[in-house]
Amino acid sequence: MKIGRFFRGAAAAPLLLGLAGCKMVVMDPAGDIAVQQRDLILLATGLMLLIIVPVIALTLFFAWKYRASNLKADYDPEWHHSTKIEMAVWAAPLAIIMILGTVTWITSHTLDPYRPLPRLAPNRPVAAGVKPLQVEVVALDWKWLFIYPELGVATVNEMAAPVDRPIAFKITASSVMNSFYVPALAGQVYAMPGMQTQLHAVVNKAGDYEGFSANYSGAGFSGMKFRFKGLSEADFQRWVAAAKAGGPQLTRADYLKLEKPSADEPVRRFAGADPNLFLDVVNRCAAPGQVCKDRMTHTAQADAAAVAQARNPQCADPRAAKRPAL
Ligand SMILES: [Cu+2]
Repeated sequence: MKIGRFFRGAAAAPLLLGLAGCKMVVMDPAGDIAVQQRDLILLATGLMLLIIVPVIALTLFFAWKYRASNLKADYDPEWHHSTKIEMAVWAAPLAIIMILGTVTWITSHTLDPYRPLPRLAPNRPVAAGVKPLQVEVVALDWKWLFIYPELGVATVNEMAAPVDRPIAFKITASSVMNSFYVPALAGQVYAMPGMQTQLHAVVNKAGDYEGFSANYSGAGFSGMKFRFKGLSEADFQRWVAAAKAGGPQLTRADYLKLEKPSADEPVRRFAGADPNLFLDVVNRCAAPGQVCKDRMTHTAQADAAAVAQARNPQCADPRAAKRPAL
């Protein structure tokens, strides 16, 4: 019986060895936000182990010390209280919860994905006047679209950013919920249709990192991956130039084709995108004839106005002049 168990354990060992090949990217991040998140994981795990390790050790120790065959151990069935033990079992968790609570409160604010970055790394504040790189992210079925509105670049399943420049992501989805996740850069942020989420992050080390959806979204999900390239400023300029040379502008018609479900898409590059595209995807009106969500309000009166506006898109809306006719 014992030998059988030993062999079962031995059979499981190669499975653990297989894990040794995994790159623990969350523990070895390349950006300041992900580094702080890693430190938070380590701190929380360490604080937890302060309880877990002594409890497991003492459980084994007591089972061994007070075993039936040990006649030298005290036998005291009337024992019921020890102020010392009470102090220890209440004070230790209380101290841990106070430390964890304080750290959680502080990092909930400092690591808020919606908060513009105050620093690039410890002791390296963002210089005054540095504007974050704007990137609009659309999770499609089943690929990622990245639009750089200031640079006139759009890409599919690949994005790049210069090292040590804050990045401001605006994130949405075309049909179902996904989650934008570059583990080397920062924690995941949901990509939801009809909504816009945000992420502020920075990459500190040049490299080629993995990005994917961290929220299952259907048949093509496993191929919904992209490369995130951290590049030097010069390499980034070259990447931008190459992307611009890579193809024509992403028009509304191109987007509607791209939006259709497809799996394992190759990298594609465009010389920019329709400037209203992201806003219209968020407002669920990228396709002709759809009424933009932000033009509707919750009152019946405004609904009526929205219908009127859909019939005549040029009327009343101050943005109508900027918007291409639906
Ligand atoms: Cu949840």
